[in-house]
Order: sequence, then C-alpha cells, then structure tokens
Amino acid sequence: MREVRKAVEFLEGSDDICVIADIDADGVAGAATLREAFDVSEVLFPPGGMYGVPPDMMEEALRSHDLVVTVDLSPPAGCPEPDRVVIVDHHPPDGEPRAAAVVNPHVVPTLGDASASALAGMLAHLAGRRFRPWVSLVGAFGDNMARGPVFETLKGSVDPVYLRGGHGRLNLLQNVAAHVNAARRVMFDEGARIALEVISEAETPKDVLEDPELSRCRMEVRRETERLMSEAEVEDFGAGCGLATVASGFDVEGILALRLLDDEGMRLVAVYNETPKPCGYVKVSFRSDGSVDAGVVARELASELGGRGGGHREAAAVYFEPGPDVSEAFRRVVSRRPPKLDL
Ligand SMILES: [Mn+2]
Repeated sequence: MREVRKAVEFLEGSDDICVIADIDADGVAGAATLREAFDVSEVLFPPGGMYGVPPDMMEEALRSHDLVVTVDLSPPAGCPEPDRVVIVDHHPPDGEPRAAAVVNPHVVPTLGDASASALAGMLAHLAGRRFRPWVSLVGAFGDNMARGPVFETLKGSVDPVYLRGGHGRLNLLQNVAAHVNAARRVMFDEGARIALEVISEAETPKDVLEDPELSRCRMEVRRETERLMSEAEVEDFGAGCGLATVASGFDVEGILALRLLDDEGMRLVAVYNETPKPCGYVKVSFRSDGSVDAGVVARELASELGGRGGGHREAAAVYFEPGPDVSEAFRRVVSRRPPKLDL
C-alpha cells in the first residue's frame, strides 16, 4: 500500500491543504473527516450542481494552497502540478490518474470496496489523528457502500446504536446521509457547504438530524419526490430498460430512478430532468438492479449527447447542454446493445 502511505505523508507534511469534494454525502463526510484530522485551510465544492472538478477551480486551488486533495472526485485531465495533488476517490478513473498519491480502490485493489469518506477515515486513522469515525462512515451509507475491509475496520470504533436499523427503518447514519444529500438536492454546492458545517459541529448523528435547515430540505425533497412520482411515466425501450422525463428544480432524478426501478421491476431506469441545473447543464440519472452496467449506459449516452457521463454499475449519470432529443439517443444506445452492456 505504497500509495496509501504516500498519501498519509503528504497530508501530515502540509499545513495548507485545500480539499475539493463532491457535493454529496460521501464528499461532504470525507471533507469533514479530513478537515478534522489534518490542516485543511479551505474546502471547495464544484458549483451549481456540476459534477467533477472544473479546471479553473483546480488551478486556483493549486495557486493558493500547498496541497490539493480531491475527495470523491478526481482532478480534471491536464491538471497542472499533479505532484501537489492527492486523490481520494472510488470512481473508475478516466485513464491513468496523475497525482502524488492515488487512494482509489481501482488503482489499489487491496483497499476493496470503499466509499471516499471511509478512505478519508482510514488516512486519518493511519496518521493517528483525532476524528469522529461515525462521520467517515456517513458516505459509505450515502453511496450504498457499507462494506469492504476499510468500512469494517472503522465500524469497530463506532457506537453500534448508530448502525442499528432494519425492519424497513434507516439507521442513524443512513438518516444523516439522507439529510446531507437532501441539502445538495435543494441547494447544490450551497447545501453541501451548510451540511459540511452542521456535520463538523455535530457531536452525534442526532445533532445532524435535528438541524432545522437540513430537516427542511429533507421534507422538501420528500414532497417533490412524491409529486414527481405521481406524474412520472416510464417508457419501455426493450431489454428491461426504461426512460422517464421530469422537470424539477431539485436534483432528485437519482431518487426517482431508484423508486421507479423498484416499482416497475425493470433492469435499468433512466430519469431525464429537463430543468437545467444552476451550472447550465441538464442531467440524466440511471439506476440499475446490477444486471445491466449503468456506468456503460451512461458513457454510451454521453457520447450520443455530446456530454460527460460515468458512474458505477448500479448508479450513474450524464451531464450535457440542453437541446438534444434524449429519448431518441437512449433508444439508439439500447438498440445498439453494446457488448459491455450485458443485455
Ligand atoms: Mn462516492
């Protein structure tokens, strides 16, 4: 685990770290963990619902800080000075990642399945720093990645009450993840910023769940999801793949895709939200039962739409400029049945 040791050395050796994190529960929990354990002077989130690190944000962070750590994200292609960058991510990298250290299970397979926040917890633990292990597990629950050796190790130092759920009830950390995710679904990077401060101040998961602003977001997301569920119609494109089109100012297409996947008993559901994000892009989210690779579908659709796409087998997304006929593009992807799609 040379990469992991190198990452710890870089984090310990810098007193001016900039963290650039994804806006979801995994990114927020990972950023909170690193900020608690190391000398992090600034945390940045991609603006306006954008996914990925904008090149100008990366350059500015490198100009103003000694070390830049990307969490649940990787640097953009052509990033200057990769020797001052540490990557803490668990997404399949686009080509060979260039950085001083890459903490990513796709690059270091012995890490096993892990969320970015759990990887951040592992780094804090290895450095012998103070941090709240329960915070580092929030992303594991948010990403449905509560498994693997890193998670299991950190779990040993978390109050078991936080993990007790079942019988259709979410456990406390799953609820915290839903609270944090609700904030960014309503307010994007601003929501992530608020959630970061709430989770940083919290002594226990209950403190996060009692925060009035996050609770309000959670309620609004629930209401909006129900409204859209009552209107959404999934069109079947064959091979168990369907598409629904909605319009919402909230970033709820991922939740809808999962709900529709369960309701319709399909293998893959895509939800196209035709309302642009504040950053100007529109998004299609995919959820799969695992028998179809949603990440492959996302990348295929992205090339059809001239956008950017990717993700995991069970969950993926595509971002693109408004305009193209999404339904036609999706039909072409499904009918082409790319071999890696497993259709
Ligand atoms: Mn993640």
